[in-house]
Amino acid sequence: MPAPRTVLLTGAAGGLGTLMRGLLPAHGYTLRLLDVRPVEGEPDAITADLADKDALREAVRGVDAIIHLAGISLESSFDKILRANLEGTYNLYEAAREEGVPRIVFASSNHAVGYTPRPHGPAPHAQETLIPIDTPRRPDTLYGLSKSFGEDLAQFYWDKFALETVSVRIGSCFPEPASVRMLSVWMSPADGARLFHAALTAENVGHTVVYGSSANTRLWWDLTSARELGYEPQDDSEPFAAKLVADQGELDPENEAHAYLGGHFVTDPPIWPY
Ligand code: NAI
Ligand code: 15L
Repeated sequence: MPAPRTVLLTGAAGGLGTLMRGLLPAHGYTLRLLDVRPVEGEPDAITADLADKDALREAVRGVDAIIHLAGISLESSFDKILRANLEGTYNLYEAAREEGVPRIVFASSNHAVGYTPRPHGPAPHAQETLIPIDTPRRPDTLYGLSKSFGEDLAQFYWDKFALETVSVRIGSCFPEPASVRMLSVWMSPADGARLFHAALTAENVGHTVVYGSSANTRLWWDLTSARELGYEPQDDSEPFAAKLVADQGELDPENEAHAYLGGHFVTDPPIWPY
């Protein structure tokens, strides 16, 4: 596949979309932006709902690839998740198939496997104790279940229609980690852009699933499949550790919200900082 240049970024008004709008152009991309709400400072952005099939078809026409971030990004009612994350993602894949877009980078989430027990003991954790990419999916929320659906949808579109996807099980992508748990799953925005770039340019990805994080000292999962795309993370959350641990204490294995990969998403409702 020739290197993609024009990329549709859905969810461009959101937190991650805003970070990626700032960082991806330096990797050589021209971005076409889409969100259900206006994108501040971007008068050419497409304002459209993932429910609007005609608007999606027009939005994807002529792009080389799509980074799909739009949707409900936290736990919510099933009705809202059904419309935005299940039907909306299906509508986008259909539009991409109809218009011949060859690749989608799908923003999956660690919450597709959120009920996976985390590694215990002192960091760094031994390679054989890291959570593998093929660990059984164990969603911790309806939100996580919708990401599990998205990964299955991506596999189906690869097997049936040869539309490629890299599903990125993003950890926590914020300028700084906000909790002790995030020290293990944090992805710096700059590493996020590096990973999306690798996902857009690697050859023959079929449907590849990767974890999305920096090279954190306290890493809980195996980044091998991401590195095989050519991703080389540059950042580590450890410089933020002393302050976060002083404020919040180390994770307590007896606390349910500290025992699983998904952190506070296993409690109802999820409590910030996750
Ligand atoms: P966000 O909630 O800040 O942004 C989501 C954007 O999608 C919003 O601007 C919203 O208006 C738009 N959107 C929602 N429903 C839509 C619809 N029906 N049609 C069109 N646009 C719609 O979320 P954030 O943090 O930017 O995350 C982006 C994506 O990455 C989400 O899919 C989220 O699940 C995923 N993700 C993010 C992580 C993070 O650390 N930020 C971690 C794991 C996954
Ligand atoms: C997610 O999937 C959420 O979209 C994001 O807001 C973060 O909370 C992240 O997971 C996390 O696990 O910290």
